[in-house]
Amino acid sequence: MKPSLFTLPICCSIVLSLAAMRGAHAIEPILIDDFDDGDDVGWTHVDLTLGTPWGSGTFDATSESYVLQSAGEVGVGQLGILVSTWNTSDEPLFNDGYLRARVRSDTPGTNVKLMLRADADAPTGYFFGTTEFDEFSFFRCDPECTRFTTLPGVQFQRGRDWQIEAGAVGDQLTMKVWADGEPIPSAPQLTLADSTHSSGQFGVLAYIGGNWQVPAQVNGVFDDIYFTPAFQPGDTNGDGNVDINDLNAVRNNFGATGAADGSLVGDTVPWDGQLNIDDLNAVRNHFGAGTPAAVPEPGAGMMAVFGVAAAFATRRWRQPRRGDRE
Ligand SMILES: [Ca+2]
Ligand SMILES: [Ca+2]
Ligand SMILES: [Ca+2]
Repeated sequence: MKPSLFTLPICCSIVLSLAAMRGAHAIEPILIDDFDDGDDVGWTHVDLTLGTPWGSGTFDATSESYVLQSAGEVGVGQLGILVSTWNTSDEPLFNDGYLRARVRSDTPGTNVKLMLRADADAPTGYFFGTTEFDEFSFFRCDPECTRFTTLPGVQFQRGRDWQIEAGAVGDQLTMKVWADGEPIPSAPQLTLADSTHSSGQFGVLAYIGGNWQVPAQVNGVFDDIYFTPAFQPGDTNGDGNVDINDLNAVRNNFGATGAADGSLVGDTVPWDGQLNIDDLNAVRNHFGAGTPAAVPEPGAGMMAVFGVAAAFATRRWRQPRRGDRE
Protein backbone atom coordinates (compact mmCIF):
# COMPACT_ATOMS: atom_id res chain seq x y z
CA MET A 1 0.00 0.00 0.00
CA LYS A 2 1.53 3.25 -1.04
CA PRO A 3 1.13 5.64 1.86
CA SER A 4 0.91 8.69 -0.36
CA LEU A 5 -2.31 7.36 -1.75
CA PHE A 6 -3.99 8.01 1.55
CA THR A 7 -3.80 11.75 1.19
CA LEU A 8 -6.88 12.14 -0.86
CA PRO A 9 -8.46 14.94 -2.76
CA ILE A 10 -12.22 14.97 -2.82
CA CYS A 11 -12.54 14.43 -6.49
CA CYS A 12 -15.89 13.73 -7.83
CA SER A 13 -19.37 12.84 -7.00
CA ILE A 14 -21.00 10.03 -8.83
CA VAL A 15 -24.26 9.27 -10.42
CA LEU A 16 -26.27 7.25 -7.98
CA SER A 17 -28.59 4.57 -9.12
CA LEU A 18 -30.69 2.42 -6.92
CA ALA A 19 -31.04 -1.16 -7.99
CA ALA A 20 -32.66 -4.21 -6.58
CA MET A 21 -29.84 -5.34 -4.39
CA ARG A 22 -31.07 -8.53 -2.84
CA GLY A 23 -33.08 -11.39 -4.13
CA ALA A 24 -36.48 -12.15 -2.79
CA HIS A 25 -35.10 -14.89 -0.58
CA ALA A 26 -33.07 -13.97 2.45
CA ILE A 27 -29.64 -15.54 2.67
CA GLU A 28 -28.30 -16.07 6.13
CA PRO A 29 -25.38 -13.86 7.19
CA ILE A 30 -22.15 -15.75 7.79
CA LEU A 31 -20.44 -14.90 11.05
CA ILE A 32 -16.85 -14.21 10.06
CA ASP A 33 -15.52 -13.40 13.52
CA ASP A 34 -16.85 -12.04 16.79
CA PHE A 35 -13.40 -12.40 18.40
CA ASP A 36 -15.04 -13.83 21.50
CA ASP A 37 -12.40 -16.55 21.50
CA GLY A 38 -9.84 -13.81 22.14
CA ASP A 39 -7.76 -14.41 19.02
CA ASP A 40 -7.66 -13.40 15.37
CA VAL A 41 -6.85 -16.77 13.84
CA GLY A 42 -7.91 -16.62 10.20
CA TRP A 43 -6.78 -13.05 9.60
CA THR A 44 -3.64 -11.81 7.86
CA HIS A 45 -1.94 -8.64 9.03
CA VAL A 46 -0.62 -5.93 6.76
CA ASP A 47 1.37 -3.64 9.04
CA LEU A 48 2.58 -0.53 7.28
CA THR A 49 3.86 1.00 10.52
CA LEU A 50 6.74 -1.47 10.55
CA GLY A 51 10.05 0.39 10.61
CA THR A 52 8.49 3.71 11.61
CA PRO A 53 8.88 5.45 14.98
CA TRP A 54 5.15 4.79 15.61
CA GLY A 55 5.30 1.08 14.74
CA SER A 56 5.03 -1.75 14.85
CA GLY A 57 1.31 -2.13 15.07
CA THR A 58 -0.64 -4.54 17.21
CA PHE A 59 -3.62 -6.67 16.15
CA ASP A 60 -5.17 -7.65 19.44
CA ALA A 61 -8.40 -9.59 20.03
CA THR A 62 -7.87 -10.43 23.70
CA SER A 63 -10.59 -7.94 24.69
CA GLU A 64 -13.00 -10.00 22.52
CA SER A 65 -13.03 -7.11 20.07
CA TYR A 66 -10.39 -6.61 17.39
CA VAL A 67 -8.13 -3.66 18.24
CA LEU A 68 -5.73 -2.34 15.60
CA GLN A 69 -3.30 0.07 17.19
CA SER A 70 0.03 1.70 16.47
CA ALA A 71 2.75 1.57 19.11
CA GLY A 72 3.17 5.32 19.16
CA GLU A 73 1.76 8.55 17.81
CA VAL A 74 1.87 9.13 14.08
CA GLY A 75 3.60 12.40 13.30
CA VAL A 76 1.91 15.26 11.45
CA GLY A 77 1.84 14.60 7.72
CA GLN A 78 2.92 11.01 8.30
CA LEU A 79 1.05 7.77 7.86
CA GLY A 80 0.12 4.91 10.12
CA ILE A 81 -1.75 2.12 8.36
CA LEU A 82 -2.92 -1.21 9.78
CA VAL A 83 -4.88 -3.66 7.68
CA SER A 84 -6.20 -7.14 8.41
CA THR A 85 -7.73 -9.35 5.73
CA TRP A 86 -9.85 -12.46 6.19
CA ASN A 87 -7.85 -15.35 4.78
CA THR A 88 -10.53 -17.04 2.71
CA SER A 89 -12.27 -13.88 1.59
CA ASP A 90 -10.93 -14.24 -1.95
CA GLU A 91 -13.30 -17.15 -2.52
CA PRO A 92 -15.96 -16.49 -5.16
CA LEU A 93 -18.65 -16.66 -2.49
CA PHE A 94 -17.38 -13.34 -1.15
CA ASN A 95 -17.20 -11.45 -4.45
CA ASP A 96 -20.79 -10.32 -4.18
CA GLY A 97 -22.46 -9.48 -0.90
CA TYR A 98 -22.51 -7.37 2.21
CA LEU A 99 -19.81 -7.00 4.85
CA ARG A 100 -21.03 -5.72 8.18
CA ALA A 101 -19.09 -4.86 11.33
CA ARG A 102 -19.31 -2.90 14.54
CA VAL A 103 -16.59 -0.25 14.53
CA ARG A 104 -15.26 2.27 17.00
CA SER A 105 -12.39 4.67 17.31
CA ASP A 106 -11.47 6.47 20.50
CA THR A 107 -8.64 8.44 18.95
CA PRO A 108 -9.16 11.64 16.94
CA GLY A 109 -7.70 11.28 13.48
CA THR A 110 -8.07 7.54 13.07
CA ASN A 111 -9.97 6.29 10.03
CA VAL A 112 -11.79 2.99 10.49
CA LYS A 113 -12.93 1.26 7.34
CA LEU A 114 -14.16 -1.96 5.81
CA MET A 115 -12.81 -3.03 2.46
CA LEU A 116 -14.28 -5.19 -0.26
CA ARG A 117 -12.82 -6.73 -3.43
CA ALA A 118 -9.46 -5.51 -2.19
CA ASP A 119 -5.81 -6.34 -2.56
CA ALA A 120 -4.25 -4.84 0.54
CA ASP A 121 -0.74 -4.88 -0.92
CA ALA A 122 -1.50 -3.02 -4.15
CA PRO A 123 -3.66 -1.37 -2.79
CA THR A 124 -6.77 -1.81 -4.82
CA GLY A 125 -10.39 -2.23 -3.91
CA TYR A 126 -13.36 -0.49 -2.36
CA PHE A 127 -13.14 1.16 1.04
CA PHE A 128 -16.11 2.15 3.20
CA GLY A 129 -15.83 3.92 6.54
CA THR A 130 -14.98 6.98 8.53
CA THR A 131 -12.66 9.85 7.76
CA GLU A 132 -10.26 11.72 9.99
CA PHE A 133 -12.82 14.54 9.98
CA ASP A 134 -15.55 12.33 11.49
CA GLU A 135 -17.51 11.83 8.30
CA PHE A 136 -18.43 8.61 6.58
CA SER A 137 -17.14 8.20 3.07
CA PHE A 138 -16.48 5.76 0.28
CA PHE A 139 -13.41 5.57 -1.87
CA ARG A 140 -11.84 3.37 -4.47
CA CYS A 141 -8.17 2.52 -5.05
CA ASP A 142 -7.03 1.14 -8.37
CA PRO A 143 -4.33 1.68 -7.11
CA GLU A 144 -4.61 5.46 -7.24
CA CYS A 145 -7.21 6.34 -4.62
CA THR A 146 -10.23 8.46 -5.33
CA ARG A 147 -12.72 9.55 -2.76
CA PHE A 148 -16.09 9.40 -4.42
CA THR A 149 -18.48 10.72 -1.90
CA THR A 150 -19.19 11.56 1.70
CA LEU A 151 -22.44 10.44 3.24
CA PRO A 152 -24.68 13.43 3.90
CA GLY A 153 -26.25 13.94 7.27
CA VAL A 154 -24.32 11.31 9.20
CA GLN A 155 -21.70 12.36 11.72
CA PHE A 156 -19.29 9.81 13.14
CA GLN A 157 -18.82 10.09 16.88
CA ARG A 158 -15.64 8.83 18.51
CA GLY A 159 -15.86 6.64 21.57
CA ARG A 160 -19.18 5.25 20.37
CA ASP A 161 -19.93 1.98 18.58
CA TRP A 162 -21.19 2.24 15.01
CA GLN A 163 -22.37 -0.30 12.51
CA ILE A 164 -21.21 -0.22 8.91
CA GLU A 165 -22.65 -2.44 6.19
CA ALA A 166 -20.67 -2.26 2.95
CA GLY A 167 -22.14 -3.90 -0.14
CA ALA A 168 -20.81 -4.91 -3.55
CA VAL A 169 -23.17 -6.83 -5.83
CA GLY A 170 -22.30 -6.80 -9.50
CA ASP A 171 -21.45 -3.17 -10.20
CA GLN A 172 -23.73 -1.89 -7.45
CA LEU A 173 -21.99 -0.59 -4.34
CA THR A 174 -23.84 0.39 -1.20
CA MET A 175 -23.06 1.70 2.24
CA LYS A 176 -25.31 1.78 5.27
CA VAL A 177 -24.19 3.23 8.61
CA TRP A 178 -25.92 3.70 11.92
CA ALA A 179 -25.03 4.20 15.56
CA ASP A 180 -25.05 0.88 17.36
CA GLY A 181 -28.38 0.39 19.10
CA GLU A 182 -30.21 2.87 16.87
CA PRO A 183 -32.71 1.69 14.25
CA ILE A 184 -31.12 0.24 11.13
CA PRO A 185 -31.72 2.53 8.12
CA SER A 186 -34.24 1.04 5.74
CA ALA A 187 -32.08 1.89 2.74
CA PRO A 188 -28.37 2.47 2.23
CA GLN A 189 -27.32 6.10 2.54
CA LEU A 190 -25.02 5.51 -0.40
CA THR A 191 -25.58 3.62 -3.63
CA LEU A 192 -23.44 3.93 -6.71
CA ALA A 193 -22.38 1.96 -9.75
CA ASP A 194 -18.76 1.06 -10.34
CA SER A 195 -17.31 -1.91 -12.17
CA THR A 196 -13.59 -1.37 -11.59
CA HIS A 197 -13.17 -4.28 -9.17
CA SER A 198 -15.10 -7.51 -9.38
CA SER A 199 -13.15 -9.69 -6.97
CA GLY A 200 -10.63 -9.54 -4.15
CA GLN A 201 -10.45 -9.88 -0.40
CA PHE A 202 -12.37 -8.22 2.38
CA GLY A 203 -10.95 -6.90 5.59
CA VAL A 204 -10.69 -4.13 8.12
CA LEU A 205 -8.45 -1.11 8.12
CA ALA A 206 -7.45 1.49 10.70
CA TYR A 207 -5.10 4.32 9.83
CA ILE A 208 -4.09 7.91 10.25
CA GLY A 209 -3.56 9.64 6.93
CA GLY A 210 -1.51 12.58 5.83
CA ASN A 211 -4.39 15.04 6.21
CA TRP A 212 -4.45 14.83 10.00
CA GLN A 213 -2.62 17.73 11.64
CA VAL A 214 -2.11 16.49 15.22
CA PRO A 215 0.16 13.66 16.34
CA ALA A 216 -2.09 10.74 17.24
CA GLN A 217 -2.05 7.02 17.79
CA VAL A 218 -3.87 4.73 15.39
CA ASN A 219 -6.71 3.08 17.29
CA GLY A 220 -9.52 1.23 15.55
CA VAL A 221 -11.82 -1.37 17.10
CA PHE A 222 -13.87 -3.93 15.15
CA ASP A 223 -16.30 -6.60 16.30
CA ASP A 224 -19.11 -8.89 15.14
CA ILE A 225 -18.04 -9.12 11.52
CA TYR A 226 -20.60 -10.75 9.22
CA PHE A 227 -20.75 -11.39 5.50
CA THR A 228 -24.05 -11.96 3.72
CA PRO A 229 -23.56 -13.41 0.23
CA ALA A 230 -25.71 -11.86 -2.46
CA PHE A 231 -26.17 -15.14 -4.19
CA GLN A 232 -26.76 -18.52 -2.64
CA PRO A 233 -23.95 -20.86 -3.71
CA GLY A 234 -25.39 -23.87 -5.45
CA ASP A 235 -28.59 -22.11 -6.45
CA THR A 236 -28.88 -22.47 -10.23
CA ASN A 237 -32.23 -20.81 -10.83
CA GLY A 238 -32.14 -17.85 -8.47
CA ASP A 239 -34.97 -18.97 -6.22
CA GLY A 240 -32.73 -18.81 -3.15
CA ASN A 241 -32.95 -22.54 -2.52
CA VAL A 242 -30.59 -25.37 -3.29
CA ASP A 243 -32.78 -28.36 -3.94
CA ILE A 244 -33.61 -31.14 -6.34
CA ASN A 245 -34.35 -28.64 -9.10
CA ASP A 246 -30.79 -27.37 -8.96
CA LEU A 247 -29.38 -30.86 -8.88
CA ASN A 248 -31.46 -31.79 -11.91
CA ALA A 249 -30.39 -28.66 -13.74
CA VAL A 250 -26.75 -29.56 -13.26
CA ARG A 251 -27.27 -33.22 -14.06
CA ASN A 252 -29.33 -32.64 -17.17
CA ASN A 253 -26.94 -30.12 -18.65
CA PHE A 254 -23.62 -31.41 -17.39
CA GLY A 255 -20.82 -30.51 -19.79
CA ALA A 256 -22.75 -27.69 -21.45
CA THR A 257 -21.12 -24.36 -22.13
CA GLY A 258 -22.62 -20.95 -22.69
CA ALA A 259 -22.51 -17.34 -21.65
CA ALA A 260 -20.87 -16.57 -18.29
CA ASP A 261 -23.76 -14.37 -17.19
CA GLY A 262 -26.00 -16.80 -15.36
CA SER A 263 -28.10 -17.62 -18.40
CA LEU A 264 -26.65 -21.12 -18.84
CA VAL A 265 -29.11 -23.48 -17.19
CA GLY A 266 -27.42 -25.19 -14.26
CA ASP A 267 -24.51 -22.76 -13.97
CA THR A 268 -23.80 -21.76 -10.36
CA VAL A 269 -22.17 -18.71 -8.81
CA PRO A 270 -19.67 -17.52 -9.85
CA TRP A 271 -21.11 -17.97 -13.31
CA ASP A 272 -18.39 -19.15 -15.65
CA GLY A 273 -20.43 -20.44 -18.58
CA GLN A 274 -19.32 -24.02 -17.94
CA LEU A 275 -21.29 -26.79 -16.33
CA ASN A 276 -18.72 -28.91 -14.60
CA ILE A 277 -17.63 -30.41 -11.31
CA ASP A 278 -17.59 -26.97 -9.67
CA ASP A 279 -21.31 -26.67 -10.21
CA LEU A 280 -21.95 -30.15 -8.95
CA ASN A 281 -19.88 -29.49 -5.84
CA ALA A 282 -21.67 -26.20 -5.25
CA VAL A 283 -25.03 -27.97 -5.28
CA ARG A 284 -23.74 -30.85 -3.19
CA ASN A 285 -22.01 -28.67 -0.59
CA HIS A 286 -24.99 -26.37 -0.14
CA PHE A 287 -27.81 -28.83 -0.67
CA GLY A 288 -30.76 -27.93 1.53
CA ALA A 289 -29.94 -24.24 1.84
CA GLY A 290 -32.97 -22.02 1.73
CA THR A 291 -36.38 -23.65 1.79
CA PRO A 292 -35.97 -26.55 -0.58
CA ALA A 293 -38.71 -27.82 -2.80
CA ALA A 294 -40.31 -31.05 -1.70
CA VAL A 295 -38.31 -34.06 -2.73
CA PRO A 296 -40.29 -37.27 -3.18
CA GLU A 297 -37.50 -39.69 -2.42
CA PRO A 298 -34.22 -38.11 -1.43
CA GLY A 299 -31.36 -40.04 0.04
CA ALA A 300 -30.11 -43.04 -1.87
CA GLY A 301 -31.44 -41.96 -5.23
CA MET A 302 -29.96 -38.54 -4.88
CA MET A 303 -26.61 -39.87 -3.78
CA ALA A 304 -26.58 -42.13 -6.81
CA VAL A 305 -27.09 -39.09 -8.98
CA PHE A 306 -24.21 -37.34 -7.24
CA GLY A 307 -22.09 -40.43 -7.66
CA VAL A 308 -22.74 -40.80 -11.37
CA ALA A 309 -22.20 -37.15 -12.06
CA ALA A 310 -19.07 -37.06 -9.93
CA ALA A 311 -17.59 -40.03 -11.74
CA PHE A 312 -18.39 -38.43 -15.06
CA ALA A 313 -16.88 -35.18 -13.90
CA THR A 314 -13.73 -36.86 -12.66
CA ARG A 315 -13.10 -38.29 -16.09
CA ARG A 316 -13.60 -34.95 -17.75
CA TRP A 317 -11.62 -32.89 -15.28
CA ARG A 318 -8.48 -34.65 -14.30
CA GLN A 319 -6.41 -31.54 -13.79
CA PRO A 320 -7.07 -29.16 -10.94
CA ARG A 321 -7.88 -25.77 -12.24
CA ARG A 322 -7.35 -22.31 -10.95
CA GLY A 323 -10.13 -21.38 -8.62
CA ASP A 324 -10.79 -24.90 -7.39
CA ARG A 325 -11.09 -25.04 -3.66
CA GLU A 326 -12.21 -27.39 -1.00
CA1 LIG B 1 -16.75 -9.73 20.45
CA1 LIG C 1 -32.58 -23.13 -6.72
CA1 LIG D 1 -20.12 -23.25 -13.66
